[in-house]
Amino acid sequence: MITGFVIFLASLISIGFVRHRYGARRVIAGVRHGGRVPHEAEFELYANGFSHCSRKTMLALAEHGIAFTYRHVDLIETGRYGTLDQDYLRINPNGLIPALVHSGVPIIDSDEIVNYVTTQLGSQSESANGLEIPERHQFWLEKCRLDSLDPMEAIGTHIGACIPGLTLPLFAVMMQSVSFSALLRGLALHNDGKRVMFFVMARLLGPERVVTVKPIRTLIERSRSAVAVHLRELERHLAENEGPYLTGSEFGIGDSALSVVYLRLEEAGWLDLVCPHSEFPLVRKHYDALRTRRSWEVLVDAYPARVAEAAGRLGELATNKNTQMADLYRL
Ligand SMILES: N[C@@H](CCC(=O)N[C@@H](CS)C(=O)NCC(=O)O)C(=O)O
Repeated sequence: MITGFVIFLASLISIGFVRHRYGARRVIAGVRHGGRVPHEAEFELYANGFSHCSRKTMLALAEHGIAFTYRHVDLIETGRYGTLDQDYLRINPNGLIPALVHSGVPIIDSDEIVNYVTTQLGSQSESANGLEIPERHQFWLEKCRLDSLDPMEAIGTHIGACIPGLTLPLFAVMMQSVSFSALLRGLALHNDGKRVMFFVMARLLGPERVVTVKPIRTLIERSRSAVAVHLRELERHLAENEGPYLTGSEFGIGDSALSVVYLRLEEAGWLDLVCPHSEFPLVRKHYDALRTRRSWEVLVDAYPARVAEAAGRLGELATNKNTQMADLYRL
C-alpha cells in the first residue's frame, strides 16, 4: 500500500518536473521581440496544412504577395506533436501553430499574424489598397477567432469557436493512425489536458463510439446549432452589397478568415447540412468565389494526404445508414 503510494507520488512529481522543464507554457500572443530565433528566409511560416489557424495565415501571406518559406509542423492529427518539439517551443512556447518568423522575430497567434501582415507589411503588397482594415472585415476576423486557452468557449458569439467541435468526428478518424506513445507525450507536455484526453479517448474507442459519449455528442450538436445562427448573420451581411465578397467586389481579410471556416465545414462533412445552397445562396457564392482566387492554391499545395484519406473515410461512415456516425450527420 505504502509502496504503491510512493510510486504514485514519485510519478506525479516526475511528470510535473518534465512538464515544467520541457513542456509548453503560456505566453502572450503577438510579436516576440525578445525571442529572436535562427532563420534562413526573411519570412518563415511554421504551420500545418490541416490547421485551421495556419490556413488563415497562409492565405493572408499569399493575398499580400509575400513569399515565405513554409515550415511544416506536425500536429497530433497528422502523426505527432511537432508543436511540442524543443526547437518549436523556442519559437512559440504555447506549443500552438501557426507562428510567423520575420527576420528572426516570431509573431505568434494567427490573428496577430494576419493583422501584422495586413497593417505592418501591407505596403509591400501589390494588392493592398490601404493599411486600415475595414470594419466589416474586422468583425468577421474576430468572429472567426479561435481562442488559445479555451477554443470552444465562445460558440454562441464566434463562428470560429464552433470549428473544433464540428471537427471532432474528423479528428477521431485521424487518431486511428496515431501511436499511443505520441499521445502519451502530449499528456506529459501539452498545455491543455482536455484536448489531449479527447484524442486518447478517440484512439481507444474509435470514431463510431467516441461520438456517442454524451459530453462529446452534446458539444458537436451545440456547435452545429450555433454555426447555423452565425451563417444566417453572414447571409444577411452578404446581402447588403452586390458581392461576391463581404464588402462587395473588393476582397479583404475577413473573407480569407471565412474561407477556412467553409473549408473545414466541407472536409468535416457539414457544409451541405448546415449551409445548403437553397437557404444560403450568398454564403455558397462567397465560398465559390474564394476558391477560385489564386491564393487558394497555397492551401491546396499544403493539404496533407492523410487528411484527404480521413475525410473520405468519415464520408463513408456518415453515409452508411447503420452507423453511429450516420446518426450524428443526419439532416
Ligand atoms: N489563438 C490561436 C490558436 C492556435 C491553435 O489553437 N492552433 C491549433 C491548430 S489550429 C494548434 O496548434 N493545435 C495543436 C494542439 O492543440 O496540440 C491562433 O489563432 O493562432
